[in-house]
Amino acid sequence: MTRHLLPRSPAVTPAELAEQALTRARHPVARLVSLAEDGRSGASAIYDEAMAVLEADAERRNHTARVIGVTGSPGSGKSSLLSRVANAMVAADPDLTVAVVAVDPSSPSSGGALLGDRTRMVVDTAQNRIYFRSQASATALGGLAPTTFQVCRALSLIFKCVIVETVGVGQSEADVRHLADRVFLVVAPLSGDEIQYLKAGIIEVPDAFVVNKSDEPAATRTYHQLRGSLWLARPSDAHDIPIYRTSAKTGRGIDELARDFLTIVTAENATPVRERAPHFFTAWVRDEWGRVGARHLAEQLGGARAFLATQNGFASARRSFDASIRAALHG
Ligand SMILES: Nc1nc2c(ncn2[C@@H]2O[C@H](COP(=O)(O)OP(=O)(O)OP(=O)(O)O)[C@@H](O)[C@H]2O)c(=O)[nH]1
Ligand SMILES: [Mg+2]
Repeated sequence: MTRHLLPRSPAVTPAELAEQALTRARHPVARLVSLAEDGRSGASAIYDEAMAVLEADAERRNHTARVIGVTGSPGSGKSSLLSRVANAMVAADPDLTVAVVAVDPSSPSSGGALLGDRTRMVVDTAQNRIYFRSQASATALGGLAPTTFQVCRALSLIFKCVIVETVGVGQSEADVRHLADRVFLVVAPLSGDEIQYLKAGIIEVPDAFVVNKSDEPAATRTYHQLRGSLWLARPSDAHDIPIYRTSAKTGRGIDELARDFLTIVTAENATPVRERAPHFFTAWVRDEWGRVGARHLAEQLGGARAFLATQNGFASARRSFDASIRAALHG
C-alpha cells in the first residue's frame, strides 16, 4: 500500500548502486536498505548483485564492522541516547562511520520504508558519517525480522559500526544476541523493581546495562536495584558487568559510553556479519514455512549453515529454498 509513495529510483545498475552506497550518501544507502527489506524476487536479485559488489569491495579494503545491540523498554531513551553517542563517537574518531537501525515494534510492517525519515536523531549530513534508519518489526513481540539481519549485513559492508536498537519486550533480546558483538540494555528510572528484572529473564542477556535519564532523581535507586538484581541473577559475573549512568538530556555519561563503544569497534577478531546468517535464515524459514519448513531445512538440506554455503547470497538462498520445498511438497 505504501509502495507507490516511495521516491522513484533512477535507473542505476546494481554495481552503480553499490558504488554510490559506498560514499554513504543518504539516498543510495536508503535504497539499498529498502531492497534488503523487500521480499519480492526482483528486488532480491538486485540486492544480491549489489551485495556481491559490496562484499568484494569490503574484502579489498579489509573492511570489518562491529554490530552493537541496544535494547530496552519503550521510551527509555534509546534513540536519544544513541543520537548523542553516535555523534560523540564520530567526533572522537575521525575515521569512524556509524549506522543505527532502530526496530520499531509499534509500526505496521508496511510502513517500514517510510519510517526512514522519522527520526529524533541529529544527523551529520555533511560527511555522511552517521546514518539512521527506522525499521518496522515484523512481530508483535518486537522480535527482529529476518530482514533486520539483511539490513545489518548491507550496512556492515559500508559502515564501521552498526548499532541495532530494539525494544526489549521479549524475543528481541534473544534475537539481538545472535546479531550483535555486544548487547547493552537501557533502563529508565522507575522502570520496575528487582523482582521484575529477574522475572523477565532479560537480565541474563546483556553484556552491559545503561541507566538512562540519570537527570531524574529516581535514577540512583534504579541503579542500586539493578546492581542488586545482578548480584542475585548473575553471581559469577556480576562483578564484571558495567552499569553506565547516562542522561541524553544533560549529556552525563555520554562520553564514557561512546568511548566504550569505540573500544568494541576497534577490538580485534570481529565475527563477520555474514557468519551470523544461519540463525536468521532459519528464522526466515520458520516465518515463511513454519515447522514443515524447519524440518525440510534440517533434514533435506543439511541445516541452514550447510545450505547457505551452497548458495550465492541470502536472497537467492530464499528462492532456492522456496523451489526446493515446493518440489518436495508437490512433486
Ligand atoms: N529526562 C530525560 N528524558 C529523556 C532522556 N533520554 C530520552 N528522554 C526522553 O524520553 C522520551 C523517549 O525517548 P526516545 O529516545 O524516543 O526513547 P526510545 O527508547 O528510543 O523509545 P522507543 O524507540 O519508542 O522505544 C523522549 O521524550 C525523550 O526526550 C534523558 O536522559 N533524560
Ligand atoms: Mg527509539
